[in-house]
Amino acid sequence: MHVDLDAFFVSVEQVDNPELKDKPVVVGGRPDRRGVVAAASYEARTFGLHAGMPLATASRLCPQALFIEGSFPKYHRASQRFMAILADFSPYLEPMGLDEAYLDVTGFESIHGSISKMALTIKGRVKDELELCASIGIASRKVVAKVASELSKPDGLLEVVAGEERAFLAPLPIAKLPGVGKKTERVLKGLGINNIGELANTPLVTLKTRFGIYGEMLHRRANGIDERRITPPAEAKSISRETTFAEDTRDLSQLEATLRYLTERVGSQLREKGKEARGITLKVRYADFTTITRRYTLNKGTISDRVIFDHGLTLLNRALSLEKKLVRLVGIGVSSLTEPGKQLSMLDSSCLRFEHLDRAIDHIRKKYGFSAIQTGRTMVLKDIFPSDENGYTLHTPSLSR
Ligand code: TTP
Ligand code: MG
Repeated sequence: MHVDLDAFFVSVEQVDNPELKDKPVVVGGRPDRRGVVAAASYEARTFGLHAGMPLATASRLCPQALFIEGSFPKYHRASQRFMAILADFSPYLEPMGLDEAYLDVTGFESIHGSISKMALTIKGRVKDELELCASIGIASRKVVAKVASELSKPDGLLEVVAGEERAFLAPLPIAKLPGVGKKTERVLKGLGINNIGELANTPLVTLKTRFGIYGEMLHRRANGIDERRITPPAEAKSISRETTFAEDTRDLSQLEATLRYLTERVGSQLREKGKEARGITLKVRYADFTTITRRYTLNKGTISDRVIFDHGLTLLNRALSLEKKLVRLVGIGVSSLTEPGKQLSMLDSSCLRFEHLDRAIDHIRKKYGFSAIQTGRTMVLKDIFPSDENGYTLHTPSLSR
């Protein structure tokens, strides 16, 4: 199965605010801000709006659309609940993003009668528990299942029975084949190839000459051949958060406060995972889009916001002293994640106090929302970002997480 939620960010907003239902809604930011559409409701799509479109263009095409900043933590939570539902149906779950996953249900379907009955049960649970709509494609191969779920939207369910894969794909326009982007589409059309069937029937050598090994992949996929298995993800190797500012800045208090806030987000996830980190990475993108990352390696692992932030800030100050350009984006990450080491000598007792403090704050935030408790260093953000109980709403929610 390939399961994908319909208009995900928008639908989550509509659950919170039913007045947004059945209306053209865009998540991504205000139309006068820079940025692009992250998600558009199906009503908005009838005006030509789509993900990736500049907000200004979207508001020109559909002035009556309702524009929402969005809140990544909210989508993250909805995503976790969505994945938890899917995991009840099979352990062979491969999330492909927040709102999308492959599920290998081979052998589990008999419990439900058939795979399509199982899919209906999944759709029902997503509807009942999350008030969201999941579209599901069922097929023997990943690529076919993905095309089927996409084609079935919105609120769809489409099963392609084994043996019918090629015939199912053949009449569809080539742009529907995963991996065919705008550029490939143009080149294929230049060769007179307009639908997937024509692509499937194109001699392999032609595609190999034009696209190299990618041509071979295209040919296989167009023929419904896909050897990829469904593989549950390995443990994450790093955790990071970043955000773009509404306006490029050199304001140190804003940069510091943002770095501190992003650090707290990173730190809480690190502690939730029960890992320690030895690598701390700062990312800065300047106004001209040049991007740097600077890494510091600790002697021993940490779970402390204070340690991550202090090193991040040192890296930031050093970067800013070497480069005078305005800053567009700042981010912080931890890597080299390890299992917690042995605690601890007397010397470490002050570290221990900070770790207890972090855990106490995590606990409060888990119960009452991220904004329930705020550190002094992030207070200046109150004048810069709007906030709700989930934390600050940064300007680029899809990047900010
Ligand atoms: P998608 O599943 O691609 O889109 P969607 O769920 O909004 O709509 P559909 O019904 O067609 O599945 O992406 C899931 C979410 O990821 C989407 O709601 C917002 C986010 N996203 C971005 O932030 N930027 C992007 O460019 C895209 C494509 C998605
Ligand atoms: Mg989706």
